Amino acid sequence: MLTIYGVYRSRASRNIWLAHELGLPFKQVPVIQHYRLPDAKAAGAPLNTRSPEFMKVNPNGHIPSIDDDGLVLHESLAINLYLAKKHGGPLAPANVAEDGEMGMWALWAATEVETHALNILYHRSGNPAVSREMADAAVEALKAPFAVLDAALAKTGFLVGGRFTVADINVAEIMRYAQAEPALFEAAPRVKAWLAACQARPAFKKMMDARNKEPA
Ligand SMILES: N[C@@H](CCC(=O)N[C@@H](CS)C(=O)NCC(=O)O)C(=O)O
Repeated sequence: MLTIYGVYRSRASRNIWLAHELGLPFKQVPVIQHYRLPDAKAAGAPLNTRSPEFMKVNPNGHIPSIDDDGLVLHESLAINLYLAKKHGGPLAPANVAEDGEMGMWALWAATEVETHALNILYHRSGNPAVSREMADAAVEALKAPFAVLDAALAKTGFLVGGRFTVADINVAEIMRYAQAEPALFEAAPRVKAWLAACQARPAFKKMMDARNKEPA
């Protein structure tokens, strides 16, 4: 049995989307970010990223983690690559070359895009830790990666193997944070169309519907 630790309003969304794509049954344990609680350490506080029970699962104190029949893994993008490979089918790499490309795209999104995209999202949603200057710098920094992604999508409209794969899920969930800055997408029409197609998938919608029902 697969257990996914993490609320929907977290990077666990990536793993839940993939689980829906694969038709995998799973148990979700709604561990919440400690900073979203007034006192994460208070007696009776909901299970959170600093709860001793969860720190035993993930000593990093971050969500998501999974427990897949006793195999405990952290890091949302690595979890998705593992689950896709384990269950096979069109979402998984068909050969070692595709495996390399899927790893490349996951690391690309995490290192070239994610921090900047989150800075845009945090600023637009009023988080005082990210100033307007930081958000403007993030928009500037994302122009080049958006152009790279737009060019990569030119051939088939997908990232790897000319079909929708786990690489698209991993990158799409990171690009989603940048949707708070529509101008980036207007300048990269293939990225805009690809993200719309990814987000039109029933498995994404199922995840998003449940996410939207969670308290903000
Ligand atoms: N690189 C990690 C990042 C995990 C991460 O930072 N998760 C956030 C939520 S999306 C978190 O747990 N924050 C709460 C905390 O740090 O206590 C991954 O992709 O899984």
